Amino acid sequence: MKKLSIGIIDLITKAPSRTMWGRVMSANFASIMPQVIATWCEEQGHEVTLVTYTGREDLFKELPQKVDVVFIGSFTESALLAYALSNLVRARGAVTVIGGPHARCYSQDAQKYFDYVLGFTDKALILEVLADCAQHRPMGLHLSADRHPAQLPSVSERWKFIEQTLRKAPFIKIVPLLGSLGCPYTCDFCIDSSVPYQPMDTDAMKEDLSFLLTKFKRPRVAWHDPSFGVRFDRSMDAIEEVVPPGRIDFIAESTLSLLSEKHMVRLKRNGFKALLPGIESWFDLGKKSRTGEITGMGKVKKVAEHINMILRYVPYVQTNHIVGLDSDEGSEPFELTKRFLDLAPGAFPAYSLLSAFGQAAPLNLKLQADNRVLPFPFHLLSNTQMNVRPLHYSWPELYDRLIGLTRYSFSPRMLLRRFAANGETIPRWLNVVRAFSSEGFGRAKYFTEMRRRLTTDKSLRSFFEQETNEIPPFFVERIRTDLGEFWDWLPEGAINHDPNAYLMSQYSTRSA
Ligand code: B12
Ligand code: SF4
Repeated sequence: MKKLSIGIIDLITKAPSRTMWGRVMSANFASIMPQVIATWCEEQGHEVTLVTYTGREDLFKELPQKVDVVFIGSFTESALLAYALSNLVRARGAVTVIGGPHARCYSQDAQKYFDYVLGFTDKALILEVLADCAQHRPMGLHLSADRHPAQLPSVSERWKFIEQTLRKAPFIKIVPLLGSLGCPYTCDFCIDSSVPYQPMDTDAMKEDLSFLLTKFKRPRVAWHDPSFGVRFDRSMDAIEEVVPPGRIDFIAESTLSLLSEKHMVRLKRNGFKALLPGIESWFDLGKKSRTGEITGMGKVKKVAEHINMILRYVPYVQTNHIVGLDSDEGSEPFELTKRFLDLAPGAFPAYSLLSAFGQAAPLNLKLQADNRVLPFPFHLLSNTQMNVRPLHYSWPELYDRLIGLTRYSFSPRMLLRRFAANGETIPRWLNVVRAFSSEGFGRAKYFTEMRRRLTTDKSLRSFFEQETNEIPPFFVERIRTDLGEFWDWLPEGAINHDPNAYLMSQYSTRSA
């Protein structure tokens, strides 16, 4: 096979950016798959350039001028940048491939701008793409493996790519690992609700951890598993076999149901420093938080007690909450979250507005059938923009309550209580920095601006009320400013998409 020049771009951020937070932390949010694909391609003898885009790099310069294939890993919020880049490198003669969360969620839309759109991706699929390596236009090929790969190249095999990424993180350097893929739980709003749980090989895990101990004095590892610790003893046994107590600091996203006190003792002993459990809702998903049928204030008290127990064992806890679920109504869910913060002041609350990312989750089919999904441009679609018409709130009411909750969460009183409740220096200051960043005050400011516009900006209000699909000029301007020079490469029509494409694809599959 001809030796190819291959570019791989990991879009960690959605536009050029020079924030201090980004400078210090962005590279730590790199994805695993672009490094994996880079390794697979190099193994085949191809020439590979991996660019981890943190917003500071000059993408026009970093990719070789003559490149045969460009793979882009993208979230939905960075999809417009991905589309612009695809357009740019296609103009230079390259074939383009998109993978990652956006490709899984909005494959139909991505096919308009890429030659290949990949779902689940394993080595065989990458080799298939490289063997074909042809233009597929105007509609790209949508290809997917049957499932996630059973194994990935080891950390030592991908070290070259990990190292070049971590060089961009000046102080804190975090290596991403995977102990499992998929999830055994079935939360119907989640991308993993229908992906079978698949633990990775523990020998490979041990090899990776041992290797990292040779590279750093005290490595920091973030588990990218959707829900870490489902096979708890198996994972802990593997860590204990190769990592002397406290030699590696771990961060993991997990569910409350897995974080019993017995498990916390072991997690502490093994160096777990930050946990991100999902609480999601006070009225739903009791199984996940181990609160069963208990809802409302009963659940708040039980979860707060549980979080306080966890905080006795790990210094940093972020609790994940979803705002705008159909089970929520009136002021109660918001007031309950405030009571929760009063009872568990040490936790950092992260709020995600209910977002239906295309075909990510089974719930999205129902939302699309009910005509409740709005065509917000992808650039605005992270978890801070709800693209689902709320069932029990008007938009102004939802924003009013959200602003109240955000202000409460980052009020001087709450910041002081959180500071006092955290025992260690790094967690204390991390919480302060996060409160002052786009996550705390930044969000309160954004939500306040949106609320003001809901009253004063007719085009924006009509869009929210689904009276028109025309993107409000306020949003268009924001995207143009954010994308900067990439705006000129954005293909025509790319800021619009069909919010019901998933539903439509079901009809066409059935009638085919
Ligand atoms: C770990 C994780 C993170 C980590 C690491 C992110 C990263 N860069 O990978 C952190 C905490 C940093 C993070 C942050 C965010 N996240 Co996140 N995250 C996850 C989580 C839990 C697991 C993702 C994962 O690594 N899975 C393991 C990999 C191997 O599987 P996979 O992603 O499905 O990838 C497969 C294919 O897509 C493909 N593939 C993946 N990448 C690539 C790249 C190429 C080039 C190719 C060809 C193929 C390919 O191969 C894989 C194997 O089959 C998912 C939820 C979930 N359960 O999937 C959310 C998820 C991906 N995150 C989500 C979001 C919204 C965010 C944020 C925007 C949230 C926010 N507001 O801040 C930020 C964005 C950060 C960024 N731009 O990097 C959404 C994405 C939805 C979407 N369509 O965009 C998800 C799906 C959760 C959700 N809300 O439903 N996240
Ligand atoms: S929300 Fe968490 S627990 Fe529920 S299916 Fe998704 S990954 Fe699993």
